[in-house]
Amino acid sequence: MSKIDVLSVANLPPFLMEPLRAGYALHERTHVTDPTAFAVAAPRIRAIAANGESKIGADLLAQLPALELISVMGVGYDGIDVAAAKARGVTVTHTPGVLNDDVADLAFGLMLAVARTLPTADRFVRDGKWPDGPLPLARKVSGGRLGIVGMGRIGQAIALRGAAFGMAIAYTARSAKADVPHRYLPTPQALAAESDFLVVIVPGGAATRKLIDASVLKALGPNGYLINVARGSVVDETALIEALQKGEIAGAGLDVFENEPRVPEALRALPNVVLTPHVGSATGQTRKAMADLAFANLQAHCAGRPLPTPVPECR
Ligand code: 8YV
Repeated sequence: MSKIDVLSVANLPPFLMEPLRAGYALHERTHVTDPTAFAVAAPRIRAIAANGESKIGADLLAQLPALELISVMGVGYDGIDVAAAKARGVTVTHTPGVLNDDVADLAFGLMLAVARTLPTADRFVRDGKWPDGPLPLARKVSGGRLGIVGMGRIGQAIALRGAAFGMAIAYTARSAKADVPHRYLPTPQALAAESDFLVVIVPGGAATRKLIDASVLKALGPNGYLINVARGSVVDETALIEALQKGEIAGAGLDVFENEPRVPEALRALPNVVLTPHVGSATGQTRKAMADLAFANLQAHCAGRPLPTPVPECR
C-alpha cells in the first residue's frame, strides 16, 4: 500500500520528523521551499503536520483538495483558520494537557526572574561587581497577589504553584468556573487593580486580541508586574512598552511577542523586563510528549480510530 501524503508546515523536532518520514510520504515545507514539487503533490496531501506558531489560512487549504486532518503540535492553534478547515471537512487536532506543567513553571520562572532581578544579579556576579557593593533590593514574590487572566488547564497549573508560594489568587475568564476555588473578577481591569503579578494565559486569536491594553496596565499600576506566557497578540505591545518606559508598571516577564521572532528594540532596551523566545513548552520531556500526541492524532485518523485530542470546535 502506498504511503499517505503529509505536508509539514513547520520546523518540527526530530522525534516527530523521524516517525513522519518513516510512516508517511512527507513533503517537508515544499509549499514554501519547492512550489513545483508542492503543486505536483498537493492533490494527494491528506494531512498537515503543524505547530503552535503555524499559520494555515483558507488560501493554503484551497490548494489541498484531499486534506482531511491538521495535526498541531501545540495547545494553541490560533494560527489555523478552523472555520475554513471545518467548512472543507478538515479536522484539527492539538496537544493539550502535556505542556501544562512546563508553561506554568515558566510563568513562575519569569515572575521570579523579573521580581528578584535574576538576570541583573547574574550579570553583577559575572562582571565582577560584587566586591564593590550590594545589588539594589528586589521585590518579594511569595505572599503576593497573583492575578491569572485565563483559568483553563494551564491557568489552573499556575494557580497551584501560586498556592504553594502562599499567594492570594484571583482570576478572570469569560465566566466564573464552578470547580475553581479562587476569587473571580469579571474583567482584566478589575483583576489587574488587585494584583501584584498579572499572568496572562488565555488562547490567542480575535477574541483576545489586545485584551491587555493601556487601561489594564494602568490598573496594574507602578508596583505591578505583567507576565505573558500566552500569545503576543493578547497584549498591546506598544502600550506595554510605554507603560514600562514611564514606570506605569514595575516590570514584565515575556515569553511571547506580537511579531515573533522580532522583538522591538524599545522592549529589548528596557532594564525592567525579562525576555524569553517562546519557550513555554520547550523542554525535551514535554516536546517529546507533544510530538507523541501529535503523531498519535495522525495515526488514529489514518487508521479510522477516534482522535485522541481534536480541538473543541471539531469535537
Ligand atoms: C510551541 C505553543 O510554540 O503549544 C503552544 O501553543 O505555543 C508551544 O508549545 C510550539 O507549538 C511547539 O511545537
